[in-house]
Amino acid sequence: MPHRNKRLFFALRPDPQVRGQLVQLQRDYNQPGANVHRAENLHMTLAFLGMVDQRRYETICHMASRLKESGFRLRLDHTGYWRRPKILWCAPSHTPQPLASLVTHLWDGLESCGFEPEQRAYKPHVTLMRKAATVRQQQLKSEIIWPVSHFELMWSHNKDGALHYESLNRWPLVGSK
Ligand code: 3AM
Repeated sequence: MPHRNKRLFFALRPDPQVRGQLVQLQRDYNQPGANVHRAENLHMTLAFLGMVDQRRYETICHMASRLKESGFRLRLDHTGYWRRPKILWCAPSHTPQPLASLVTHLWDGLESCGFEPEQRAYKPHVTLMRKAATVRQQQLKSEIIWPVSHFELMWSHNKDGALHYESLNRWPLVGSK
């Protein structure tokens, strides 16, 4: 990674099959004027870090490489809407214990690296689009089953006027299902 500060976050990224299902969902909710996430940007945020310099980046990677967390399956079964940021999202009704454990242990590690703990309760979701019109919470006709076998450290930046989420590093989860 070049030596300049970067805006980083930990995330889960869907495999091509799950990504395709999420893209289909975006099409189902097609809305003029909404800012639809590009397929390669679809993700589930685990922890948002903000701006990080090179030295801290290395410390964070070391911390992440020491985690021994289990793989799991996410069942994305409903969509919903947050009014203030106008975000349409897709989410699991149930947070698998290994996901809760991964997020908790990531934040434990981040705190030991000097980050301020996240104040808001963790709400797993995949943002489908921003600037969306109001949508009622809705069960999906068919659930999206997402096998999660690794997590990634992402760099959020603008390139040629478009938002890019670029993976800088990834780590496996143990005994992934
Ligand atoms: O995964 P989503 O799309 O919901 O909203 C930002 C995005 O979330 C969130 O981090 C993800 C990758 O950019 N984000 C941006 N700024 C943030 C902040 N200051 C933030 N989350 C918490 N605090």
